[in-house]
Amino acid sequence: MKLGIIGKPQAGKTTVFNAACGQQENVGDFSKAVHRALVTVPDERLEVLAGLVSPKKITYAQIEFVDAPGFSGKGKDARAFEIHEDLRQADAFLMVVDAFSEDSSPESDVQSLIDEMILLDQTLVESTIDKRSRKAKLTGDKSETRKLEVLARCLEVLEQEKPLLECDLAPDEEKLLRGYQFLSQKPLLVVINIGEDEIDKAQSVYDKYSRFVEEGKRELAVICGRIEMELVGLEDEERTEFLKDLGIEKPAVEKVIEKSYFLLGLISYLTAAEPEVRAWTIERGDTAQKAAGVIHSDIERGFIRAEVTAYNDYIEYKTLPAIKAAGKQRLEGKEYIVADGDVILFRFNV
Ligand SMILES: Nc1nc2c(ncn2[C@@H]2O[C@H](COP(=O)(O)OP(=O)(O)OP(=O)(O)O)[C@@H](O)[C@H]2O)c(=O)[nH]1
Ligand SMILES: [Mg+2]
Repeated sequence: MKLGIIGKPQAGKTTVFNAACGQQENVGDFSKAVHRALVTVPDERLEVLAGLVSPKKITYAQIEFVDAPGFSGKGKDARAFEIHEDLRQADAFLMVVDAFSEDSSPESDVQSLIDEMILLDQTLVESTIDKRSRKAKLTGDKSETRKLEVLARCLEVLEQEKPLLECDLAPDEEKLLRGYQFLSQKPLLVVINIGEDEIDKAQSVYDKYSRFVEEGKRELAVICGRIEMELVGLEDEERTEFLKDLGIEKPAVEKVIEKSYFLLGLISYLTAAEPEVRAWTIERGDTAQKAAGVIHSDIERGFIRAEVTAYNDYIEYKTLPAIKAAGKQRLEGKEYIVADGDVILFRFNV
């Protein structure tokens, strides 16, 4: 999964990037540099499983964060502004909003960034419709008609100054548009970046902006980027202690990852074989066969069955013979819908 960090200039994007990724990039220098980092998704279930099967290694799921120059934050006044290609490839955006400086205005910042995304998408949709309809006329290609229809619906939504997230697209329609990487179609995690002296008011700040939240479309997190960034050098335990003293119940990185998983409807299933205990990220609702493809396309193609044990059963019965004796290992077929924390062994044939 790839998360793109966007926001107005000097909103604290790089600060939040440092906090979430444990990095030490310069902040406040207007450098427009691109930063990337891979972050391990914390999952203590893997450590517990490793205690049972003594693997050679544990492999956690990873998320890529990209902090790249993106938006002017001038909303509808933004003209011909190009955003970094890396941001277009993101699965979701993490929108950092300044709520720490004296003259900050989080509400209108969020709105102007969304407006800017809408504007950029509108320009792209218009030119695409233009090009494609001319081509369709010339070649008489009917397969273009469907795409043009969907694009026309998108344009309607954008012209009403609404993001494409609001355009109720069927999965196959979404697929038709995937290649365009429209910005306002991406799920959004709004990160309200509060000042050090506001930490004890985090909950009321959250409540104040909670209307941004819309399931599967937008989530909200309130963090203090600067404090969290200053704590990245500390050992885990020390950091947790420090955060607790400050009244922060969870480090920013965990909040951000948790909310992005929720936003994107992602879950993890686990494998616990001899050499490696590992977490694999899939979408909620994925079938066993599709989930197998995350490991290798051969396993998806040659899928025979999945041997599935719920995580809680696995740690209760501890060994495969005991799990089987208790009847806790299920044999599931292609269409089985994988649950979060399923411990799975795939049988396949290529
Ligand atoms: N007081 C306070 N200052 C912050 C906080 N987060 C960021 N800042 C300050 O805001 C300034 C900008 O921070 P950056 O992280 O560089 O912001 P940015 O969005 O990456 O900026 P550009 O990449 O130049 O657009 C720096 O001087 C930070 O120290 C915060 O939580 N509290
Ligand atoms: Mg920056």
